[in-house]
Parts: sequence; C-alpha cells; structure tokens
Amino acid sequence: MKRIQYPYKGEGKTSLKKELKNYHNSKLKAFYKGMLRIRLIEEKIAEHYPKDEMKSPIHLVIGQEAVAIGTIFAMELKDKVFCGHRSHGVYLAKGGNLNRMLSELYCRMNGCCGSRGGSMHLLDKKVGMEGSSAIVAGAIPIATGAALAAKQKGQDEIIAVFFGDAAVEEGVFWESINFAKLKNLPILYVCENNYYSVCSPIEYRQPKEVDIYRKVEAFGLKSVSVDGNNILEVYQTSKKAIHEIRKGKGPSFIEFHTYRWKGHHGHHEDFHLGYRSEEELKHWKQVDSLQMLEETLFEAQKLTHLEKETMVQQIEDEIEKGFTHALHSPFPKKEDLLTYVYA
Ligand SMILES: Cc1ncc(C[n+]2csc(CCOP(=O)(O)OP(=O)(O)O)c2C)c(N)n1
Repeated sequence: MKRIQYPYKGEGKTSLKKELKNYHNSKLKAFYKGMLRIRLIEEKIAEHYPKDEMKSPIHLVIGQEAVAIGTIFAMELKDKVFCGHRSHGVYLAKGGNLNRMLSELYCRMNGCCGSRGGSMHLLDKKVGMEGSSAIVAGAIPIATGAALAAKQKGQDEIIAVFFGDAAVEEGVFWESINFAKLKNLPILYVCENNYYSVCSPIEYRQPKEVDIYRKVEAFGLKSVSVDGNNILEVYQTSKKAIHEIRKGKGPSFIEFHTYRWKGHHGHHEDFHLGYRSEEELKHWKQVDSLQMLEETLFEAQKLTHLEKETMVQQIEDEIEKGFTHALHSPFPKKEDLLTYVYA
C-alpha cells in the first residue's frame, strides 16, 4: 500500500522554532491550550461513544486541531464561521460552550441546537457559529450568501467556511468561489486537505498534477497552500488573508495539509478497512501539531511541566462537568417534535 507522506519533511518543528520569537508567551500558550482542549475533548468523546448513549454519528477531528485554532484565533469575535460534518474543532475554537455541544451529541433539550442537529449540524449563533452541514460542500454556498449579506449591510465582519478536500469535487464549491470573486465578498475558504474522502485517497479522486489551491487560483482568488500541522503557519497565513479580506480585497482560499487519526466516522481506528496503513498513521503522528508545539515550547522554556499539568487539570474538570451536565439534561419533549418544522 502506498503511503501518503507529510509534504513538509524536516520543516515542521524547525519552522516552529524559528517563528517562536515573533510571538508573546501568552499567545503561544493560548494556541497550545486551545489545541490540547480539543484533543482531550475528542479523546473523551471517543472513550464514551461505544456506550451508544450519544445518538449522533461523530466525525472526530483528532490530528487536525491546528487548523481550527490557528484560523479562528486569527479572526475577531464578531466574525462568523460555517463548516462541514467534522465540526467539533471549529465549534470549540470559536468559543462554543462544551456543555451545549455535549448535550447536543447526547440529543438533549439544552444542546446548542436543542437536539435537532447532532454532531454534524452544530450551530450556535451566540458565538458566531452560524451553521454546519452533513452534505459535503453544503455549508459553502450558505457561507457565501452570508458574506454577500454582510457586504450588502455594510457590516465589518468576515465569514470563514471550513470543509474537506472532497468538497472541492462538488460543483457548488466552484459556483460559490466564482460568485464570491465576482462580488468581491469578505470570505475565507478553508480547505482541510486530509487526503481522504471516507476511504478514497485523493489520488483516486483528483488529478495529482494539479494542486487544489492552484485550481482555485485560476478563479482569481488569492490562494495558498500551507502546513496545517504547523500552528504558527496556520495562524500567520490566516491572519494575513483575513487582514486583506477586511481591507476589502475580496475572497481568499487556504489549503491546509493535515491528517485525521481516527476512522472517517466513529471512535475507532480503521486499518481493517484496508485503505490506509498503520505505518502511515505512525508517520503522521511524528508530525502531530500538538506534540510539535509542546516539544518546541518545552525546549525553548516557554512552557513548564507544571503549567501543562495545570492546563490538563482545568480542561479535564471542564470535560467532567460537561459530560455530567449532558447526561443529566432532559430529552426533548414529544410535543416539540414538529417545532421549527416548516412545511
Ligand atoms: C453531497 C454528499 N455526497 C456524499 C456524502 C457522503 N460523505 C459524507 S462525508 C464524505 C467525505 C468527505 O470528505 P472531506 O470533504 O474531504 O472531509 P473529511 O471527512 O475528510 O473531513 C462523504 C463522501 C455526503 N454527505 N454528501
């Protein structure tokens, strides 16, 4: 079986080390804690999932944490995000409340969508998480419409939409970016290229001579491709793109190269399916965004073991409270079944 290689050999940690000096310690720790929080939450969801009490399909984001944190930390609170089915990281990075997210996964009344959405449709307007969609590329035209509305209303906010590499195989993606360019819309398209669509490697689906970001460039958008496992590059690239968008320079596209650790959906490994090998995952674990940042911060004495332990403790407390809250929350009432159904 051919192995998909991390394309930035020798650059990950080396580049992190070089860039550290450009950041305040507090910022570096915020990146680290944000990524660690997503990782620990996802691991706990994976641990509880086999009990079959969460009546929602899940798509874990373990391995891809740096994309959501780096991009969303480069945005302002008033900005809005949309995303696809792999939504937990984006929701949490945007300031989503863990109690409300877990209650949603357990289909409880006080979930962020009142139990109507589940993991693939997280939505929480309180924090600018404007919607997610289980339909591949489904959130892209909606986000593009939101960018049009923001522009027409003269609002100084930008929109970001997160999706996987398979979304660029949908016609509506190309229609949306064409429209966004034509109307000069304030939107950032964020492609998390993890090389797979369920069990299909990208080379079975897209011609390998043409990178995704190059195709997008041909539509006239500013378009770049970067290491999605390098949090500082993710942040820096997003910050630059968002700055340009806010100045009125129109839509931008970023392709982040990254890798998902768990199976396409559910809580487990999926090597038995035969589409990728354990060696491939081991290879990518060596360039884990969280591990690379942690090692770099320890080596540069910008993070102590005690600080790490304190963060872990705080996050674990939050997680424990979140699960208790969700499991003690009421189920929706039968008489509410048709509330919000418009037909
Ligand atoms: C329009 C549409 N086609 C097919 C599917 C089935 N499906 C669900 S997720 C998925 C793969 C998505 O891959 P990608 O967009 O790269 O995101 P990833 O799962 O890798 O994060 C597919 C084909 C779907 N939900 N919607």
